[in-house]
Amino acid sequence: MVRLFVALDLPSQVRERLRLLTGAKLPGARWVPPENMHLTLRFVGEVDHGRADDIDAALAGIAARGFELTLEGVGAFESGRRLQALSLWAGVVRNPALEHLRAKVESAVVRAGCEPERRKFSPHVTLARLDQPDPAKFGAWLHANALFRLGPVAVEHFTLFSSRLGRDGAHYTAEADYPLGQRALQ
Ligand code: 2AM
Repeated sequence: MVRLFVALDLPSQVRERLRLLTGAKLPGARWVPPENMHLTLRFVGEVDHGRADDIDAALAGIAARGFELTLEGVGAFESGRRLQALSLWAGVVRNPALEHLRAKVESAVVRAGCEPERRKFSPHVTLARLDQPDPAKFGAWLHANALFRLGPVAVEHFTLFSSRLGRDGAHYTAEADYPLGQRALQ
């Protein structure tokens, strides 16, 4: 079995800029290291190797154009089943090309035999997971980073990642990259 997700990996300069948002003294925060930062298009979960090959083949068949992405703002989701856990993230400016790619990824993954995703797509880059958040402190972090904006960033491929959960956190491996076509002229 392998645990998979489909994501946009982010160029190292972008991850370095995002790193500047991390590391604040927030009790209970586990900051995502820059090498792990990505924008999830579709979480797949545990599948066997046969299904993984089918997912890879379906993703390889996607025809979509490259596009530009701008990151903007920060926010917090209540996360997981554990009460009082939050994830902190950087947001994304509304982007029809990203939505289009995400829809194509969703139908490819479903064609490969996965259950459809029922949750609404809320594009974001997770920066931290936070247990027992102190409202004043994470409110101050949100406020301090409210004007964050980064981009536009060229998106020329998307990636199938595998994930292993180790004691020291998650390890992500890029299993395959899928190129996007030439960007439309603006
Ligand atoms: P997020 O951090 O972008 O919100 C790899 O684990 C990625 O898949 C994570 O970045 C996470 O998204 C997403 N993910 C992990 N577990 C998940 C789950 N059970 N359901 C949905 N998405 C999940």
